[in-house]
Amino acid sequence: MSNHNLFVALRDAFPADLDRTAVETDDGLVYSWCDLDRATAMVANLIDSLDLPAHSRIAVQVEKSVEAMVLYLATLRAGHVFLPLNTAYQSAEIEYFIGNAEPAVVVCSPKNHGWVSKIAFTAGTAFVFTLGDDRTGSLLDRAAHMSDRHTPAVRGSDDLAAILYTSGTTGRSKGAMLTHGNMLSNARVLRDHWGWRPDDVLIHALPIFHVHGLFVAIHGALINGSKMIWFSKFDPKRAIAKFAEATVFMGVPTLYVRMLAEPTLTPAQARHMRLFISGSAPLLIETFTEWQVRTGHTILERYGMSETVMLTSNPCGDDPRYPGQTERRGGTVGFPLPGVELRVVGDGDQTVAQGEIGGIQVRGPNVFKGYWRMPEKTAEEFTADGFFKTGDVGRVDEQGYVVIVGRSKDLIISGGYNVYPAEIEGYINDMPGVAESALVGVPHPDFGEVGVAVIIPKPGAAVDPDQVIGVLKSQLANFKIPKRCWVVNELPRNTMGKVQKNLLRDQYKGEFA
Ligand code: MLC
Ligand code: AMP
Repeated sequence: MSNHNLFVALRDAFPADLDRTAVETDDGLVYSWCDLDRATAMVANLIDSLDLPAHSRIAVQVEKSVEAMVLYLATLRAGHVFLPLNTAYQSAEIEYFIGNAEPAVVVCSPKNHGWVSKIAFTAGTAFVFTLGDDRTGSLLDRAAHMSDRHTPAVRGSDDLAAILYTSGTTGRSKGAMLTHGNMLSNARVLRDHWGWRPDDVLIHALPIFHVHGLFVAIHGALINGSKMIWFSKFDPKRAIAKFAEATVFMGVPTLYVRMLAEPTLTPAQARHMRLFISGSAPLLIETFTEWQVRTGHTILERYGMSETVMLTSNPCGDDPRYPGQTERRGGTVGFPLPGVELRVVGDGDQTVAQGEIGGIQVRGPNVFKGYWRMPEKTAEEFTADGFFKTGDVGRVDEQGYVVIVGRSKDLIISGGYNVYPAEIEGYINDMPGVAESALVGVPHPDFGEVGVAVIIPKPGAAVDPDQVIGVLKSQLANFKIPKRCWVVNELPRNTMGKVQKNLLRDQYKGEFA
């Protein structure tokens, strides 16, 4: 029986000369392909030594480091399920994820060990390790005693490789279950579609707890045996300086906006680069055009989500399915990737005519298996013929380019992070003196979109907006905090009594202009 473990495919793509550099960090560390192989073996052997039940979840909330990537790869290698958590999440958020996923192992930053281990052990987690961003912590201490040889666990393509928490339309976060097959098929498609070459060098500047930085970027480099220049935190000046040594950059639009503000961004500085890729949030046409002028390169915009990895991409070269259509078109997310079926539907799931707007549905080997322990929710999000309802609204233009025009899900995407209004409104509504609240997304020059809160106080009560923000900061991840807050007497409503968020968005859209 062949082994469909994603790690095996990634490892097979390592270059023959394992002494070559695989990763170089912004603070001067160099890791060879041999280092990655040995380190993942040692951590996988440590995981094996714990005698975990098959398909155990390993939940990880640590700062970005090459060792954190090693832990991800080792989890695959050992055949367990990786559960990455945003480092901004605070205790109530972590408590929910750990309670819901019931991980057998939790790995956290040394500084958070006290509170995270308390949550984990209370939820029944058997092992808690620490991993610092400076190669400290109990995980590596323990792994140092392990063998650097390891035979990867045998996994089928339908076996789980990762769970990514995401909220859909309503309610608590749901764990999107991605399989080895989902991720490997997508990595292979992107390898071919984006014309990766073994001599490509990727600037890795994104966080590694979401699809973009963890899967698209890391798998992209590894499955091509390509080197990564690794930034623990994005810094526009330093990223631009590295263009001279790199060929591929991936970023959310905010990263491009911030680099455009740097005078060092010039065509000469970007001459060595081959490909700039943007995704996770809409790229404004102004950013797309300005980038062309400032660097001579056309950004390739693509579209995806946690449940599906990548779905569409602008062209990178000739695509036999779209002969002669090599234009990367701003304001579009390109064509469905090979193997991805995409349709736009109106009410009643009827496909609309080409060019008309409707809900985007997708089907393909990249589409996830379902939401963790939520069979009803999973069933609701799929059609009878197996298409996944993305919650994005768009159209396919006459040449076949997909254009995203909005979302039917109530979601704000701020600097590439998702903020679910219902969650934040819930916290605000629980505060004393608050009768009701609405969070809406408004345009923002840096983050693209940010959340602002509009609050109605209870009769006779006084609500202080600064205090609301202060309380939220103590409860929620920082990127979820509304950038501004207003206390008003009433919210606009339709005849059914439902708050008309479109009117609020309109009212406050100029706040950060
Ligand atoms: C930081 N802040 C944000 C924010 N990031 N506010 C709103 N939205 C964000 N995204 C706020 C903090 O709360 C803080 O506020 C202040 O900015 C400084 O925090 P920081 O951590 O120092 O910020 P910075 O390092 O500048 O981070 C900005 C960023 C980061 C753009 C580099 O947000 C980022 O890395 N975004 C990428 C997200 C990503 O990878 N998404 C991929 C999802 S996958 P205060 O008030 O406390 O000072 C996906 C699927 C797909 O969507 O298709 O790819
Ligand atoms: P996530 O749940 O973090 O995976 O976010 C996925 C969502 O990000 C998608 O459903 C889209 O709404 C949005 N998204 C991703 N890429 C793009 C893009 N290029 N343009 C517009 N929206 C995007």
